[in-house]
Amino acid sequence: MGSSSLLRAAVLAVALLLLADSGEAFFDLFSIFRPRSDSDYFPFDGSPEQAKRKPKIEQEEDGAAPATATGLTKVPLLGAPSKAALDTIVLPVDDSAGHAGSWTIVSENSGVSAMHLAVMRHGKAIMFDTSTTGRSLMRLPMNNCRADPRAKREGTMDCWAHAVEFDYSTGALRSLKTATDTWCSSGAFDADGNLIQTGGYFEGDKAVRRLDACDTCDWREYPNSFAEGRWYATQQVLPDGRFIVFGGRRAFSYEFVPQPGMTNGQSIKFPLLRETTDDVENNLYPFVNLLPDGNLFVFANDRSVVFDHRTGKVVRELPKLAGGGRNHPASAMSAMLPLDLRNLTRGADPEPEVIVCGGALKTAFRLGENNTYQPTLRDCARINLGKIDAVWAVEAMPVGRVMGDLLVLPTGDLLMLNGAAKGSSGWGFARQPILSPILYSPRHPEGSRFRPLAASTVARMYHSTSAVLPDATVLVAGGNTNAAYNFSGVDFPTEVRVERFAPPYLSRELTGNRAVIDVASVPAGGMRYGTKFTFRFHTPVAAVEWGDVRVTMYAPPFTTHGYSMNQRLLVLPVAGFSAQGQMYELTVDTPRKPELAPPGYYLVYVVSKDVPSEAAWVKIQ
Ligand SMILES: [Cu+2]
Repeated sequence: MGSSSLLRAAVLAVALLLLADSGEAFFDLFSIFRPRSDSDYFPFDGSPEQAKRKPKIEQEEDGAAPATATGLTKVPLLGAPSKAALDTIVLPVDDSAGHAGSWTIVSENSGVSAMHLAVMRHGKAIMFDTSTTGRSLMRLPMNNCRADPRAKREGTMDCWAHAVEFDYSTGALRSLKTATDTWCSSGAFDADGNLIQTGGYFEGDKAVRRLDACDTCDWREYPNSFAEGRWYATQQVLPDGRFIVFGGRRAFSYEFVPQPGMTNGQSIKFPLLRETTDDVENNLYPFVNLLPDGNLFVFANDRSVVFDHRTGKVVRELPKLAGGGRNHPASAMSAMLPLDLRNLTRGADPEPEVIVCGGALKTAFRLGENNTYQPTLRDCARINLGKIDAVWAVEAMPVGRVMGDLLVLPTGDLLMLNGAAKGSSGWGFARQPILSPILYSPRHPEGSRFRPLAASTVARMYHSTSAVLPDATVLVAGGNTNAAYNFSGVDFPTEVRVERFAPPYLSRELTGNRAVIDVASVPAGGMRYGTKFTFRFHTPVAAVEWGDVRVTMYAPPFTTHGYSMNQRLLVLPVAGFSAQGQMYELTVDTPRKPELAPPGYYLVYVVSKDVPSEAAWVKIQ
């Protein structure tokens, strides 16, 4: 028996023990992760003596190098990769269309493994995991530790950071303090670009947290906000700036996020969630999209509906997407395709299309518990909700994928990355990490939409994340398929390296096309709905014409568990274009109404000859 199967046997044994004293059999087998021993937590009492003594003991245990002054602990040495770790999927690169993208490592150690990731308008990424995973590689300042409500001894402090602010340009870190457990939680940005973050585990499952966009800000938390626990829920911003939260483990309902300090009296039933719960769920983190008519598209497991949150009624059910499960732990990728506001008849809405790709067979999680890893789903299904008889149009991806991320790039193409070709979500339940991202071009004809790009060298499966950055590169982080930070004796050590992927559009030979927005020309008051918006840009070498230029605006999402909540891209009509040499003035029509683009900060890109500029942060209200 290898050390990894020993570990698995131990985890299973703990699971069975918990099952034995549990009333809710199958759910508890699944949610096996409770405090298992005191050593899951760092029993720090805050005294200076212990502060001096304790780190030494931990380093001896971990074989780690000494902590640095910043609170960052060095990454323990990794052993030689196991056979499973070497079994990766790298697709042949399709470079017929030119450069296939490139990878760089931004940081060898982000301190906290990025289970959740969001890019904020002050130029930093926020990464966090959970207090349940125990010690991270970064300490909180000694005078700012977190009281651990689950410790046996009252007053026990947890001094490990579970959240960081990450400077994606330099790799610099600032620890943030989360008082309640953010495990498998949800989030979205408010109209001012502040992160409103919801749910989690145990003392955090009814919490609403707020992190403002600033270099010194830290979390404010309101632990008793929801009527029901929201663990693995999805949060969606609404046109009026409020948020709706769907589901969560054993929560077959939705709620609106209450004002800070307020508590919801009760939640509102949402039967689709109960109806689509398998023995291993397969419907957590439902896919939710705000449609141009103000309704919500909600997808859970293999079913989907259009829901009017204003009346509380399901107005339409779409055909079932047969063939497997698509939500956690069957974890497919999903996004709404770009909303193209060009060439619409006056007052008309664009037709919203939603895509769901990959996922797992409904049996995958159960089999994963027995070290059997099923091939994942290869199908990529698209539905046009603008059609009365909407049906799923299914294509095959080059490789099946579970736990992938799906990002909408500034050009309107989509990027699939991270994830695995076998198994399902869950700790240790997947094999064959896919190192190749795939570019999906929704406007290309069927049969020519998938293009494998340059592969990473880093396996990122469960609890990995990615985000589009203002400079049109992609930040790729996280990955931890272990119940704690674990760097030895496991097939896939906890991943704390952070990478940046430059898609093909940033290749050197295209830089001459790349527009540079004149930031000073961008109206300081932002955009208003249904008006004109004018600013300037220049190109370094190549001249561009009206027809070469598109303007897109991207709502930065909150990403976790392979799903980017609130992600949306709009293509704006260019209403005016004039050139003075290679300096251009551009006027666009702004979105007509908040149903198209909820109030908030967007990344506005000029895409010239298919190369996106660096974005300007623009507020729409
Ligand atoms: Cu999780």
